[in-house]
Amino acid sequence: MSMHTSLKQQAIDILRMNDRGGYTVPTARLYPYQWEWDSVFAALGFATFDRNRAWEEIETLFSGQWEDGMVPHIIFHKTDPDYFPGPEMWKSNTVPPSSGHSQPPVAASAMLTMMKTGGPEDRKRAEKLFEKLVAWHRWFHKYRDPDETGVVGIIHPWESGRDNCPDWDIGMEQITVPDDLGDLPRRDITHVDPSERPTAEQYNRYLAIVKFGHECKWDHLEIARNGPFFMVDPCVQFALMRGDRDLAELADEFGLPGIRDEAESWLKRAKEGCGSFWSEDVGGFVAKDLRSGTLSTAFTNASAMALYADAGDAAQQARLVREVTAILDCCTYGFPSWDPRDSQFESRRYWRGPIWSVVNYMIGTGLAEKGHGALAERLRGDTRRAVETSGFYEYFDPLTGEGLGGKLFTWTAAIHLAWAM
Ligand code: 9WN
Repeated sequence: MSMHTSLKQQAIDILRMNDRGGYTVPTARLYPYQWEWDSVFAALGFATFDRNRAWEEIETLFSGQWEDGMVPHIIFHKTDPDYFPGPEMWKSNTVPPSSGHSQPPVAASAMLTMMKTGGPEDRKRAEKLFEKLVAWHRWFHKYRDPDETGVVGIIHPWESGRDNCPDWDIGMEQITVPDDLGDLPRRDITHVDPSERPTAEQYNRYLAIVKFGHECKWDHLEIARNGPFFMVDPCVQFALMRGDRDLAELADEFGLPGIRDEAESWLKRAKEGCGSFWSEDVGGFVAKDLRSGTLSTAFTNASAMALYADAGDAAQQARLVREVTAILDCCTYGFPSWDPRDSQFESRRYWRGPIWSVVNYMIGTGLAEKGHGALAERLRGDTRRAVETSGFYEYFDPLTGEGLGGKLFTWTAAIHLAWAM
């Protein structure tokens, strides 16, 4: 793209270019389908210049909702050989075909933001989707927290959206790779540098979980109880808590007190549940293996989302803000997906170090709301500078700002427009 075009115009052009008609792909070739949280953030970007197209993105996403309420993490609108694992591996038996688990539930928050910044037409579109949104939140509480502990689990690292974070090594180690899995025809490493992607061993385990899922016909209670992987993800937990809070506000707006009360009771239980994945050693909320009870060992960008959900008491929040500050002080660009002071930090490998615009947006929003304006501004500035330094990449090296992974990336462009500009 020409250097003479402003970054704002480049971001708009990227959203238009990745538009496949009613939905956007995260980037051409590497991710040729509709992804759940990518689409929701894309909508926030579209909302800055095309409200109709913004709502269309979320409407198309909900067109792939399962009967039980789940919104799948990938919707395969048109089969494309550029991505593995495609619909033939998931065997979802749905129309359109989709993957078999979800991703961070960020739609309620985006819909509330779009309604607050919009007019009567935005309100109408939000109201029309509201029933589907409620069904999705109910699904999360019922199938991802079957024992009503206030804490939801994820059944696959991909459900967190933070695929190969060291957090998941704990649960992944316990997975037995089936003998009949064969050689996986990976496509991602034909599009980007393998050193910036998950390893072969990780992919075998990812696919072992998919196999378990389709063999039990995506029976989500069975998967939560007996599946190969079940862990707490601070990102999904905090996105859901924030989403429940925003869902309650939407319900109030639409004159539905019963649903508002339901969402508030989920939130109350969740606030109590958060104590179970607080780590005093780390000074933050961390991932937790629900099978063994083991807590993860380092502060991540998901830990830094606690304020976005208003999780924790005053002492915990003060402590975690100290960690956020200390970590930002060791980076040129925040917020890293793994603590750079820890030996497992890898500045270029995907969710084991690099920074991601969408997570920065949620962390920054939480920091600003809780009175940490200077930290929030620092993060917003870093998100913008990373793009100024390298362009609209999928993710960035926190030490150098080098752009990594896919190029001309939808959510990086969307967050630039909606927040970082
Ligand atoms: C698996 C699309 C998605 C993001 C995830 C990111 C990556 C997929 C992959 O790309 O995951 O879902 O194949 O690596 O980790 O957060 O939604 O951009």
